[in-house]
Amino acid sequence: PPVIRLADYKRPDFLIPTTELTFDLAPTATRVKARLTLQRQGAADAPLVLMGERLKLISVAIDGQAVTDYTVTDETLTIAAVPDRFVLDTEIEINPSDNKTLEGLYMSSGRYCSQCEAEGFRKITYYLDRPDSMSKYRVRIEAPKAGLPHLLSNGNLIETGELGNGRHFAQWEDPFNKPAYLFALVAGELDVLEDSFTTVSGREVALRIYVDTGMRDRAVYAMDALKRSMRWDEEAYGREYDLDLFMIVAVRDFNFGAMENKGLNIFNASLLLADSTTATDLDYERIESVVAHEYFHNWSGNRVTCRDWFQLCLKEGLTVYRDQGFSADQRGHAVQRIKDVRALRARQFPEDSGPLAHPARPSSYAKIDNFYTATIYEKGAEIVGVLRTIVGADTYRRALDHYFAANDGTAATLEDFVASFSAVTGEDYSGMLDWYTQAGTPQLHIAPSYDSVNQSLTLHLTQATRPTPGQPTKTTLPIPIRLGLLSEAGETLTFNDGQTETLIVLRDASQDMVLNGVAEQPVVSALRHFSAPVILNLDEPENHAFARLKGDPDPFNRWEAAQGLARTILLNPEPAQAQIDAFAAGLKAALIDAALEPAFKALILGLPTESDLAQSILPVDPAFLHASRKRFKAALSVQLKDTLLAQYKIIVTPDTFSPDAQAAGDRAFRNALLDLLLAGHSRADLADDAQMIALAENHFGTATNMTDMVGGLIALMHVQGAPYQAALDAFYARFRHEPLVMDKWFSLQATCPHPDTLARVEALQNHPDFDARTPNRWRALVGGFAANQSVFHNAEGKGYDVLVKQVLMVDTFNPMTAARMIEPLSRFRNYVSPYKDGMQKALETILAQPNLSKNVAELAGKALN
Ligand code: BAL
Ligand code: ZN
Repeated sequence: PPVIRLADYKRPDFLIPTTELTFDLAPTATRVKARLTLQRQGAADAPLVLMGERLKLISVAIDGQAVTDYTVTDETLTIAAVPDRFVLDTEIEINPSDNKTLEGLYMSSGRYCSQCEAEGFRKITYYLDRPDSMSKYRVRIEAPKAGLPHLLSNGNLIETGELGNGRHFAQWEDPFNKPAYLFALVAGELDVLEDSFTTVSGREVALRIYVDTGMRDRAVYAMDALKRSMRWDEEAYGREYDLDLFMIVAVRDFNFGAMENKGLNIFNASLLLADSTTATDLDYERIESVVAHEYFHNWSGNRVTCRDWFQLCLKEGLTVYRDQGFSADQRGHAVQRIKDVRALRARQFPEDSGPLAHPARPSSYAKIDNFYTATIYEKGAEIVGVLRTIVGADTYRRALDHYFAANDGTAATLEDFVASFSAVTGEDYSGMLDWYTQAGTPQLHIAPSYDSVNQSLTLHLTQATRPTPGQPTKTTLPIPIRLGLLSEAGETLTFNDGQTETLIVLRDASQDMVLNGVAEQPVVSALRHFSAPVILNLDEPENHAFARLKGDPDPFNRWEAAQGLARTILLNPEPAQAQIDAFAAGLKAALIDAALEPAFKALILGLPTESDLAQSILPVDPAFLHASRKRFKAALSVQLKDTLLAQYKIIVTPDTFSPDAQAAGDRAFRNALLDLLLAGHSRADLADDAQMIALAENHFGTATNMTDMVGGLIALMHVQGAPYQAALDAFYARFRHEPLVMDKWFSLQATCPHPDTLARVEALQNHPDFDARTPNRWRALVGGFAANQSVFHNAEGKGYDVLVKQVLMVDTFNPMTAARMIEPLSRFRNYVSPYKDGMQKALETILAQPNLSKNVAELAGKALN
């Protein structure tokens, strides 16, 4: 497919100061009239070229005069000669009910709904559909009253009224300039949960969350999260809300998680609706963070938007960083950091080391939809964190205040963002731009050497980044390293006259750092709180990791020590029993440590996953990794049984459910304990195992919330057979009419790491409740399966066959969603045969398909290159 390059950026030839849209809604023939005021800012002879796709053009007029001299292609409407200032009227027709791309205007459960980011507005009307084209919008929606009582768009509701013939209208006006990707329209039958918020300056904002009829109670948590987000953004960033009304709508069919349309956020229902019987704690956690994320976009994205899509990470990286800060304040900094880093390593690190690696600011793309990636989002957030760590919290806040003030109402670049730091400090931060333009995860190597005579520690620090596609040579980056020292007994060790922690910024390829006053052989605790998104290689004996596991005052590094020790054992085909015993003892000490939070203990019980391990070894043999992990878990289970069981029994389940962090932490720990208990006990013929199976059955059967039900089901996966099937059947019988819970039912089965899962997934594709047109359901089954390392990587290639069939089928109507499932095949070169060849063949089969979408063609092509 043709490629768009950042180097070719040119500002638009025309400005559109005002945009007036009139919608006449009908499922198969919606009419859209657009009245745009246009002003030339480019060359005097530049033609007007508007983007438009899948539109039936009815009429065009300039300053009230019909125009017939224009050219229409599949993607554009061009009028060769136009005045310098004029009013353009167009009318088009679209078919929302036939729009299964879920971009532009479409229908979900009988309701009209829109998704315009990145380039969906061009499926609604002819327009300069690019983020640097900002306009003031007035939107009129006309529709039958029956079935469409609510007619919503951005901004403030100016007028509503009757049209006769059972029809009505609503007139909306958004006082803020915005790019087309933030336009939204929703119309339909909806229940509404109402509340209000008083901003810091005393303005009343009406808050409304629109949901499916009967679901109002399930929006209560999202409303609470919204109000907490609004307050937090005032306090942490000085950002106040700017309209009189803030609306959120939940829909079932949605390509993204949610969308930050000005004043009218649209959410995937899975990230909005929750109650204790249908949502897990993880759902609550995600709802809280996504509600915050979309709300925070009102400043980082909407008030200050992106000049072009290459700058996507300007709004996404910053907004993720902001929502992570919010979640950390709500739920605990260490636990949140561990979860964020786990997600970064699970999704972004593999991307950054494979054929789809790209910088946080890419320099070219074929379909921007393909760049809503972990790199843009999660690495983008890490880069903001790197900057904040380097400048400190106070300077960071001043720089952000400057950024919002200086760029308010504009479409900005990453240079503008970095310049705000220079503006408030007078220092040069241009080196930070390299973090945005260079792909690949830096490798940080630390070689400590201790001089006991002089009581000094020399740290030899080096950095290097491996080549990535299109970037054979790499530059050095500013890497902040938060560092402290421990004794070998795990006690804090001071240095440099009583210091307990220091921040080193490594800027060059190598640097020596000397710490003085180090009284004994130190254990290095580096990269505390994961102070930079790098891979750390620290030269040290194994007992040093045990010292950190025992006593590192930085909880992140305590968790990290356990991960590292477990990884060493898991990657060893024949680990020594002494190693396993030592790990079990370290784990036990953490589990019974009353000073540690249950949420943290749950995380420390989570051994590196098979996909984590796949990044630490070459070539990857998924069967070996699975067997090794299973064996190790079973050994720990047997060895720690008494401790696990005792801890499990200590945790009382309260009578009333609370989604708060502490109650969720207790549940997470209890479920993690159960999982490990069952990992070593799965044969019903042994009395001891029968006791464990009964424990899991009871956990599932008596669960009073979804988190514990899912915990019980996961534990029963170790058992398989009748107990597992009975739980699945009971789950289905109870929840078959709850779409969000049925997504879990599909996903749980697809992620079960048992060989029977392949046949199960093959059958589930034909289940009456499977629907590939609903992205949530499709991702639950197909995405869950593709993430299931040992089952997806089937030696006969049957797992890849399932994926190829599904991707090609979904690509015919929803390319954006289909393309996201190319990634699991992309690192084929890392795998041992026969997987490697099977994955490559699968990619070739996809690429050979005629009429492939640009989305899938771009990613499959890159993966094979
Ligand atoms: N802007 C797309 C959805 C999100 O990142 O909020
Ligand atoms: Zn976002």
